[in-house]
Amino acid sequence: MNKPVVISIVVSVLLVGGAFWLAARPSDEGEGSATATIVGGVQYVDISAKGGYSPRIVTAKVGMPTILRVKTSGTFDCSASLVIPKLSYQKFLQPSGTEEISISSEQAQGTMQGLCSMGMYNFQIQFL
Ligand SMILES: [Cu+2]
Repeated sequence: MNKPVVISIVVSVLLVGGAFWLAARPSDEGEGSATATIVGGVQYVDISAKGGYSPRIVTAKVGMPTILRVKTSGTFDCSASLVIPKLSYQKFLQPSGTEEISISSEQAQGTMQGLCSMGMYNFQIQFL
């Protein structure tokens, strides 16, 4: 094999590998999915906010009073600027701490999305 052929093989391997890496990335972010924790008739959904939200998808019980706990820990990126459209909630969270957001049993329906104010990062609570 001559040199240009070797180079073009190396370049195409890198491109294909890079494409797979990019395609695989979203599932590598955060912990993926989780389930709400139920304690004494209330369910808790824990999300950590730092450079995005983790886990990205939390499944919870439909129609159950829910407390969403969003934990920040040295969060200075825009994931601290939290918006939950269905709750008309918008707040700039403390860089470190836990924000508790109540979701009533009536609001605990369908899919609830949380976003950073610019919409770059998001998470979902799926009430099933
Ligand atoms: Cu953002």
